[in-house]
Amino acid sequence: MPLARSLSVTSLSGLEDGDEEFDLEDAVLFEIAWEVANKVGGIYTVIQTKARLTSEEWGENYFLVGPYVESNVRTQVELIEATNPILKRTIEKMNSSGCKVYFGRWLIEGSPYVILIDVAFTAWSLDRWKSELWELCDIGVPWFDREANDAVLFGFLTAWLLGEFAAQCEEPPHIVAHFHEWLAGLGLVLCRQRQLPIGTIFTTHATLLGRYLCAGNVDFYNNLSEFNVDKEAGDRQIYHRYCLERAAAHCAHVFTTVSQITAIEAEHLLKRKPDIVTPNGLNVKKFSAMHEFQNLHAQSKNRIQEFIRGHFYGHLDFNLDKCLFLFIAGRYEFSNKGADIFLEALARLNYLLRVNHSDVTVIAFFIMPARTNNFNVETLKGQAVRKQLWDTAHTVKERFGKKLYESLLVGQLPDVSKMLDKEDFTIMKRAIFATQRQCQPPVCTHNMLEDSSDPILNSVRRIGLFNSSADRVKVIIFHPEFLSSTSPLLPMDYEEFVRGCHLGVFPSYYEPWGYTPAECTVMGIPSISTNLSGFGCFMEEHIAEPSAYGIYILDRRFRGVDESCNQLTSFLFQFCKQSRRQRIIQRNRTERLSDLLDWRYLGRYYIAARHMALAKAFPDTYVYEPQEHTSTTGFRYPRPASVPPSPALSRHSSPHHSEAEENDDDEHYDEDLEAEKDRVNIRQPFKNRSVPGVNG
Ligand code: G6P
Ligand code: 1S3
Repeated sequence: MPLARSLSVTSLSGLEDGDEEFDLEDAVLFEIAWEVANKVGGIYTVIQTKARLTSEEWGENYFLVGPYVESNVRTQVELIEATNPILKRTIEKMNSSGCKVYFGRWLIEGSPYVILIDVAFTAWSLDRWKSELWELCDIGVPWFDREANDAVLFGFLTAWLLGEFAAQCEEPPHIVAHFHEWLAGLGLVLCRQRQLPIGTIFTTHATLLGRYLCAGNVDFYNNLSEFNVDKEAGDRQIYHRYCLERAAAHCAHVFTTVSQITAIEAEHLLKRKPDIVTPNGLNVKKFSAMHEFQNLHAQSKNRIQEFIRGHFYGHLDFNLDKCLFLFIAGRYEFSNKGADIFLEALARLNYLLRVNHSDVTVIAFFIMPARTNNFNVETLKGQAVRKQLWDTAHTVKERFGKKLYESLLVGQLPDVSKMLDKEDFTIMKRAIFATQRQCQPPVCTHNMLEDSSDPILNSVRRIGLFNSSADRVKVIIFHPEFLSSTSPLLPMDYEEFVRGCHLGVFPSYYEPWGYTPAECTVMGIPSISTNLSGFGCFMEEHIAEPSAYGIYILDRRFRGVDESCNQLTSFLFQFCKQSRRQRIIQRNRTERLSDLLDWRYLGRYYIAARHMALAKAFPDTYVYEPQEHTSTTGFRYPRPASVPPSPALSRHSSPHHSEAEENDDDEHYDEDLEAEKDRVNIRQPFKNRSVPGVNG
């Protein structure tokens, strides 16, 4: 009997030091997802950011498998010949049998190998494969469901690829295949049905039924155990998709999901308890200068302010320096993503700021993609006017400078009253004339195709936040999700935009993980999430007082909508009451949590899942030794030591704060940082710790 290799999870805590005690040399990892080199949503971020760490672990034996999409390949992939001889033979064999399979390197950090399959090229097999699927497990896929048809093609092709690869190996291979989400799940089902020598993992990033039920205004979490899942799926015409998803979850050697809350959901809706929770991480960028992220905030904020100057031309009756930028971003699922209660809370915040005579102005951005037909004229005009005013100021400055220079050349101090002549005034008057505006600044930057039924616009109409000068809360809706540095309006990419904002607001009702607040955190931007989101629950579990670190977690679990909305309003109002100095301190604290979200730490859950799969599929070769139950409560960030979180209380322990200090904060925040660093060795919190959350 071969010597069993120990895959003790306990050993993973030392992974960073490179002291793995197991050998993966002859094992091969395939990771299969529809979003490999194909950005659709959050799964792309998972795979793309995790690639570096996984490549480091598996080296030449790591292959990502996704669909071939020409436009993506042109910009993201370098096509090459397969270097691995077995894989090369596999691809050649498939291509000579009527498939189109490409091999290349994905041009992202870690440069992982990708195998891209052109599913459309094999569409001629669709009917045959659908009947095979029906014969095999009674799942009938209707002709009109294009996504499900793609799932069938992709599933049969990936199973073909993996089967062929296994057949080409001379020695019995040790293959792990990790499938993400229902769109890739059929490949897993087929691998098991064909009894391929493969350890399989299925990760669901959201359940199909959960997403649909929540979007339909159902009291989801209080009725999880009550749903008649077959009926609910049938009623929503997703029964075939649901069956594919459930089959994959049940066939997998290891079933995982992205958070504890989705694990409970999966147990009820898919009827299998996940073996391990694999939370989503990010690649955390460390700057050599500790406060570089604060400087980046200031730079990006300046650029957002420029946009605001244009957008509000003729109505710039508020102090931009006292303006706070809030934003929500994500898939346009109005109530699932909490855009509904965010709008309601903005209306209540507007009232509070007005009655308290606050000099703060809040600008809320909504970045959620909807169907539009381009920017609207008024928005474009705003930026053109701003540019024109800028050019005018420069022209006058040039003329002024020339006169000044000439005066100095003849040894005279200039006569200031003559420095601006009639022509200068004409130029300036003309420019000011252009800024006159009859209408309010628009609440939407685009022409919406479904303007009259759009849920955000309809809510704005109902709550009446139309950017009027009396309102302290202004609303701007940016519909194209992916901000672009080439946009004529706000030339910034998403990361730069987030850095420039003050607070991300993500009051989701359905959010298995939630990358948006996680991204805010690693950039040092505070955020609001909920105790119904994977991220919110994870942070609640790991931080003694999340709000002190700029992680506000809204209770949407045990409160009604109105109560949650009041709590959200109170978070927003408290945030508006902070001084600049308090915001700077809070950003420092937020950024310090980024290690918690780094793949360097969170990647170990994926490692554990793979080891579990290897041990289940090849029990003679691998042994998986689960730790005795280690709960996620192993480590908690303590309450910050220095300044108390409440703005009112913080005045006592902070240096006295005056208006003058508003602009002189940079010298102060180091103190706070140093004080806290001494108390908590934040940068090394996970060393020598065991893997929490394994086995539930
Ligand atoms: C960063 C910069 C400071 C700037 C501050 C503004 O910390 O380093 O120079 O004063 O951001 O903060 P605020 O929250 O007002 O945007
Ligand atoms: C899903 O994408 P979504 O925005 O539809 O997967 C993401 C990655 O795991 C997750 O962060 C998100 O909560 C899910 O909802």
